[in-house]
Amino acid sequence: IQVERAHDTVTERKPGKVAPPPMYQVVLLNDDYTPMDFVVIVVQHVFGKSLEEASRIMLRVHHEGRGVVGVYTRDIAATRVESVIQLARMNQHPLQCIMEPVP
Ligand code: TYC
Repeated sequence: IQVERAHDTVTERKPGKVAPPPMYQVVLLNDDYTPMDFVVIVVQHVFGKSLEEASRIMLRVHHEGRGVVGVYTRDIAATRVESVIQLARMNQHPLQCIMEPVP
């Protein structure tokens, strides 16, 4: 059956097979006020990253302005974004987190 049409390309998928779910990347945004150690703790707790990986992600965001923390299905991505924002609010930090569809 025909399942997709973009740029004049028709994709066929066998009956019984299902499309993979759309994926979303969760992106952390830099700011001038949120403490680095707070960002590292949040990334460890919310995204299950090791101290080393969380530190790498935090430093990339700090230097590049933003960074992908993980790629998830829509509901998981949305829940993690809300967790980050709630933890930031609760601790009165301006840390911002967004989700974007993966192209
Ligand atoms: N730029 C912050 C500082 O210098 C640290 C920081 C890193 C803040 C990552 C937010 O998503 C962020 N304290």
